[in-house]
Amino acid sequence: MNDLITREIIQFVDEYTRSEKAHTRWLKPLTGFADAEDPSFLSLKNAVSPTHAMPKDLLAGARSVIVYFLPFTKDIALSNRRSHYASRYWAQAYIETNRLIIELNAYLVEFLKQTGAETTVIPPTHNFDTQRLISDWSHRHAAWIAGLGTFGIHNLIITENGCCGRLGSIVTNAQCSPSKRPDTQYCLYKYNQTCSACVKNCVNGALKTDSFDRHRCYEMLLENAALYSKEGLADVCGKCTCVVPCSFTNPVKDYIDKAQDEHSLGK
Ligand code: B12
Ligand code: SF4
Ligand code: SF4
Repeated sequence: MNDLITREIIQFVDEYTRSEKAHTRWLKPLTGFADAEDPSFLSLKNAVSPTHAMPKDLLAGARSVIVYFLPFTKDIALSNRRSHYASRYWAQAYIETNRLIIELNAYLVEFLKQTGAETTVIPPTHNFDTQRLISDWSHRHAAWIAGLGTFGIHNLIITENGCCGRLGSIVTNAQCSPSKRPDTQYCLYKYNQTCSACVKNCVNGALKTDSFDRHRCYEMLLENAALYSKEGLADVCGKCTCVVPCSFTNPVKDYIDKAQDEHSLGK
């Protein structure tokens, strides 16, 4: 079942990316699977909020949570590198990826229905309390439980293919095998404190190495939303995710590989 679903997601995104439906282009998606009964979901009542939903609150008889990461192509990150404000391309990629997630989820519901499974979808974003800035379903935490990656100090999930992209998750009663969670950190600061590029990139003083002010961050997102209001709702910024060591790879793996190469060359 895992391979079948992974293949469908890759194929859907590949066809979408080659169609005329969007200007945005995406790299090959990554997919992770979690057992709906994984006790880590219960820990989110503490880590996120007491009102955080359990998979069974979203679908009675839920067996699995499927989480996918849709990485942006590098040109989107590069376009958002300079300037205090988000680039138009970044804003457009946000709007178009949210649309892609909604369409992909609808496709997966139909696909899983053909195998006899029921599935509940969750919106890509805007399902959060605008005062507390916390959602009752965190895709990032679901991604961590489903083994897709680990949290960087910028709070984003870093996958084997980086953090520069968007996440989606769905809950189903199809039986999938849970993915293994990484046993190392993917964030260089958490690994050995050799990076804090995301903190340096933060344009509104929201991100520090030891804290995150989500209200300051949202303030910046709303400035960009006003700037791009003609495009749709683009409450974006993303300077902390663009052109940093973890944008497109797991930088800890790169660091270890480089150190091993240098060691074997006797440097
Ligand atoms: C509310 C929200 C916001 C708020 C608050 C941000 C925040 N940090 O929560 C605002 C509006 C400010 C915001 C900003 C952004 N967001 Co936002 N946002 C969301 C939303 C809707 C819910 C997030 C939520 O409730 N978090 C819960 C809070 C409590 O978690 P937290 O603050 O991140 O803190 C946790 C982590 O630090 C974590 N943690 C750290 N280390 C470890 C280690 C372990 C083991 C564990 C378990 C946890 C953990 O523990 C903390 C508490 O649990 C999600 C979509 C969704 N429904 O999931 C998108 C989402 C998180 N946003 C996303 C993005 C990309 C952004 C922006 C870059 C904007 C943009 N697109 O240009 C910025 C980045 C800000 C940042 N550095 O975090 C993506 C993240 C993709 C990724 N790779 O992780 C998401 C998943 C949307 C999506 N569908 O892809 N966002
Ligand atoms: S930019 Fe560096 S410090 Fe920030 S999350 Fe990525 S690896 Fe960690
Ligand atoms: S999205 Fe912008 S304001 Fe928010 S933490 Fe990242 S760089 Fe800072």
